[in-house]
Amino acid sequence: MAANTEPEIVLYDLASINNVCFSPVVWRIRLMLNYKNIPYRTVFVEFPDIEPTIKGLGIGESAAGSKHKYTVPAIQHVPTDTYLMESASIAEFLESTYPNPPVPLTSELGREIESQARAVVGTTFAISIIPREVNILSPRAQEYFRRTREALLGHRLEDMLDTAKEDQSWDALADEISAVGELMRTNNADGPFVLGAQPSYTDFFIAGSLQSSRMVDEDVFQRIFKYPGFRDIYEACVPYMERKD
Ligand SMILES: N[C@@H](CCC(=O)N[C@@H](CS)C(=O)NCC(=O)O)C(=O)O
Repeated sequence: MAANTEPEIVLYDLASINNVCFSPVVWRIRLMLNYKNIPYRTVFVEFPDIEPTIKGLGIGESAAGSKHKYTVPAIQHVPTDTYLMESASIAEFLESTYPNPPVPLTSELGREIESQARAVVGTTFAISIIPREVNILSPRAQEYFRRTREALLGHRLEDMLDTAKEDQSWDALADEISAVGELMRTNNADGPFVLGAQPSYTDFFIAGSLQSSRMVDEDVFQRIFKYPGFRDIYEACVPYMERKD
């Protein structure tokens, strides 16, 4: 599709001082948009503006028990004036509205990889990212992020920055990360993606998380990128991550 095609999707994304996508969850959706070549435009929203902006679109709040009532990604599908929040619902909508090329949303192997990746690297990844993420936010967003995250964590963001401890945590996970990476290579005789030659949503989950870390801090990205499996998927998704805004 030509670059000047009228956008069919408006993507509400998380703002940073760099004006590029850095949210792992938004990256999953952006990867789908880029891979499917769907014409879209981006509206970057600062952290403190997410709730009023998404509420203002007439979107209902998240299910009870969710961490935040209103979140990005959210989208407007312009042709039908449909508004949606929650990455899983958005992915389903995009897959049914734009089925070609297909992006399988789930698979047994994909579910296993997502759950193992979350269990193995989730916490350590968050500890490395959260205290650095604040550095790429505007002063208003920094204030919001610090206030809400420090209330949740019960301590200052800076308390998480202990490089020696961080190195130790990552080193201790090396074997487990390698094993998840190997699982990602199950179908590597057919291609670099989880299911082989074509990407699935699990690939976008993995590549989006790595890309998000890269937008925050190159060293944190390298801590995972070095593992085969993670690296294969990230590299195979690079063409769909060229557009970042
Ligand atoms: N369950 C949501 C999670 C999305 C999410 O947590 N987004 C973050 C940005 S990465 C957000 O909007 N946070 C709102 C806030 O911190 O107030 C989804 O999958 O869409």
